[in-house]
Amino acid sequence: MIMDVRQVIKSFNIEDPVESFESFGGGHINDTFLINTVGEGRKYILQNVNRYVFKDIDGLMNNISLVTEHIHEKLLEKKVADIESRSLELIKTKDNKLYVDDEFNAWRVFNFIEDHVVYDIAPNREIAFEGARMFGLFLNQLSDLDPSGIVETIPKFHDIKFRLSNLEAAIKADPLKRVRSLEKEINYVRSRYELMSIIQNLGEKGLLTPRIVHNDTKINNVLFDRKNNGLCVVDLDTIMPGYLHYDYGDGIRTCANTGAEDDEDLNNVGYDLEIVEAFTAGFIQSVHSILNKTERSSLAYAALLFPFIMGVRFLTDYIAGDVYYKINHTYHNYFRARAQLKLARDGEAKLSEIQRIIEKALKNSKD
Ligand code: ADP
Ligand code: GN1
Ligand code: MG
Repeated sequence: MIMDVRQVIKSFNIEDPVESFESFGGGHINDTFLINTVGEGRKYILQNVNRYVFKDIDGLMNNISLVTEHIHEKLLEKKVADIESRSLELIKTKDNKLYVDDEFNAWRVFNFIEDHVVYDIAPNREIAFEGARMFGLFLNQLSDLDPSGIVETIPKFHDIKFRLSNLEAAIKADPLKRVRSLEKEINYVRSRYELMSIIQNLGEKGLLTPRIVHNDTKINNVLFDRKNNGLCVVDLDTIMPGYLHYDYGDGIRTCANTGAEDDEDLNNVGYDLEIVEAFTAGFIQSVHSILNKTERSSLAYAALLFPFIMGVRFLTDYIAGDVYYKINHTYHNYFRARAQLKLARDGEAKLSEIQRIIEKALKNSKD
């Protein structure tokens, strides 16, 4: 039986009577609802997890439970005020489960973080710094959590060699005959195999510390308060084992781009080095004490790899017929791919400057 939202809500341990619910937020993957309870009662976030994208819902929910409880304990140890605004808490079902599901959907509920603000692009350096400090803090808080309990919710999520092989498979199948108009993009991608494999090769050689990472550090996955202090990191579905480069790379890809992720005007797209500098300073402030030597020297390559990997994923989805990402129009994935590949090229051109920015931040963060 397929449940409707009202039925779903009734399955969870929500104390006050529910007054209403409404669509909320603007992610590409899950459906998010805000649940209002009567009077001054608590609010909640209800999410329908995308089962096409996430096959192992048990593993995913267990990851989130381990991570949120670990962070909660850290905040308690530090006697942080306002813990309920600073960490996600899973609200269990009436029969003590982490989620409810039917044939097509899997639903879970979190505490709603009140009075928050989100940004799709960092409007200034202060927000870039603070967002990055939050993502770095998140990595730091998880650096002593046993990784053996954390599963890969999307296998090989940021494995560039796997993503490139998926692209080649889509090119071969070409179900909508879209490949013929994509020569420029495909040639660029094929010419960068070695450069974009640098981080993965270092990892495979054992030179990067395997960590529990967030893997989706878009600036809109940090909630800020009204004074622009970071409150909480959200969107925990992609927490998996990985390298710290992933969180730095995806963070500056989204935060420091002068254009939009799907900008149709490529002249808008590029790295704003002032924002890169602020983001890097915030991130390094939180993680410098856990970084090894190779992580320090190779971090800059993440600024190329992340727009590249997203470009490859959007291009693959465009060729495959838009089966993965939600789209607003026929060419949406194409414009996203083009803009991300432009940002990767810009990262290449600015690599030595980004390297210098990272070295400066490391120097300033010495204990
Ligand atoms: P998606 O994977 O679809 O991006 P998110 O988990 O990021 O889904 O949620 C989408 C948006 O909903 C977020 O950007 C944020 O604005 C809001 N949101 C998510 N969780 C919470 C929460 N616990 N409290 C308040 N707002 C939230
Ligand atoms: C998706 O869930 P959302 O919209 O924050 C995607 C990320 C991409 C991003 C591109 C599970 O993130 O990997 O970076 O879109 N999440 C998944 O905007 O594929
Ligand atoms: Mg999100």
